[in-house]
Amino acid sequence: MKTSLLQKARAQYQPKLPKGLQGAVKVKEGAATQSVGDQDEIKKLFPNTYGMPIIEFVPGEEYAAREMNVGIILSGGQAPGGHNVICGIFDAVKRQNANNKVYGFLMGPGGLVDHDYIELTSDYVDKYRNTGGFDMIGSGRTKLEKEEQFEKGLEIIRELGIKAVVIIGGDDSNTNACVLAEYYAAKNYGIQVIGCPKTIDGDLKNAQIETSFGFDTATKVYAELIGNIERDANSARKYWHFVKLMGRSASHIALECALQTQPNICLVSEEIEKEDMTLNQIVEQIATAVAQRAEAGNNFGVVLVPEGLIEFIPAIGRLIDELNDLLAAHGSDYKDLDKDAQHAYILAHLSKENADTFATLPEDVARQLSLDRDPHGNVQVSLIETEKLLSNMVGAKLDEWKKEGKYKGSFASQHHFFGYEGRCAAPSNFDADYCYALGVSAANLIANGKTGYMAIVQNLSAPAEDWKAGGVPITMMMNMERRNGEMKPVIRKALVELDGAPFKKFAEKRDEWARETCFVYPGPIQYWGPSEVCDRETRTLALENEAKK
Ligand code: FBP
Repeated sequence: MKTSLLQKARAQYQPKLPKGLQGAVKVKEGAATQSVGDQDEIKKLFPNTYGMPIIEFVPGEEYAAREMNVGIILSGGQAPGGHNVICGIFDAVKRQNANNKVYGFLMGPGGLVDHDYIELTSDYVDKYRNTGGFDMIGSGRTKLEKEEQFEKGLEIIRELGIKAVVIIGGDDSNTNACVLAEYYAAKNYGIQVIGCPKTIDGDLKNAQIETSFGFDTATKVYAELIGNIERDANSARKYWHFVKLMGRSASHIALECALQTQPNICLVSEEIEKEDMTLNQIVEQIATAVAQRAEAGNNFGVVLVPEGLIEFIPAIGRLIDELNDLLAAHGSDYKDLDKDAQHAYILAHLSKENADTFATLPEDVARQLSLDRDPHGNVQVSLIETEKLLSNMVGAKLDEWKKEGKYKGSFASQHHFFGYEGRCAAPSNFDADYCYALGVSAANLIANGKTGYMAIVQNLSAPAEDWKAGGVPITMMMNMERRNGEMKPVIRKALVELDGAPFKKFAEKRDEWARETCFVYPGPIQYWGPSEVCDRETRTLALENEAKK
């Protein structure tokens, strides 16, 4: 691997650790916990891992070195900082006992099932310190859910003398981590399973998890790019830029980028759902802002579109729910059909209301909704070109208004999709520190015999040494939800709260941003320099923590 100069310099960065993790630690236990919903069902499904207390690590006495070989899995989409979680685990596990071994299962959960792994050595790990990406061991989306998989995994776990497996993933992967922890506990196998909160989408958060790792860096990268586009828009004054931003369901990324860059429009899927808006109403709303700016001679602007939008438009959401059940229930009678026959099959099997909605969708959107789901049953929304769909519809609406004499401007659009550009960026200082601390916390949970916990680090708006590290039982975050046509225990996804501080701040400002040109150009992530520039958390986290005071 050839190393850039920045990477070489960055390799020297020593992540800042919270005081509670700097030396020997001891466990401070809180009260017993309950799941966020459906307590009776979750308790029944997780009898061995339900109700455990929240844990905080505080400075403690040195104890005898512990023997603990550890296996690590990276699961799902890449998120900046994943390598530092591994470095944190590696350093802490080796500090426990230099003979301890750390294994990386390759290409995601599939590596455990297929017995595909490498032993991580310090020479190897050192090359990845403070770097982005998941290429140290690769990632994948295999869903760990079947007993055969758990038993197959156990074979290699036993062979390598592994005491604990750490699964670094989003809500679905941590749900699976919890199921695996419960299974191994129920069987008395003596294998611990620990989760770690990863996803750029920012939707794995709750009262215990202030943010998932990667959100900070990814949104800073997207905000830099949006700022550059805004500056281009303001220089050329001839284009409306439609920017779709990743975030499979929740609009946290779009909202955070809006708070950082002050674009003219930012759609928030959760609001669209609550207001029961149709696609046509969304188009009219954007077209109205375009027309208003045109009156002031401003035939340019920037619109942010969250990736998950389409699923949140209520009529389309209802259609997707029925399609999910339909596709889950039907096998080769559907899969083996050609494209047109699949379209006809869907129309014939849907309820009248949903068939009508399906029939009105542009062909490529309808097609995308009819394709196979990802292994977790999700529509692959990153493949739907909502930014083009919206700008085409806005263009058509403006043409209509022009004919009616209601609009006199000119409208030309450009399209962008920012997602993959940010997921492997070199972690910001925040993510580098946060991830390293998560890794050290995970190692301490293992050393203290815990299973079914997710590593956490809190108080993230304070300087890193005042952060608080510990663990939260994963069952505490669970409730029952319908997936692939069945009710399943899952970690509740955190959507944008319309009464939360970040959305309120945006709502207070957006009319002005739509009318005027209030762009902010954040520039690139800085790794060296004043702390208020280099270590600053996201606006979302700052506003949420401020509101808690
Ligand atoms: P995770 O939820 O696994 O962290 O992935 C998030 C994400 O980046 C979404 O924003 C996006 O919709 C999806 O992954 C894309 O998936 P893929 O990498 O498989 O194309």
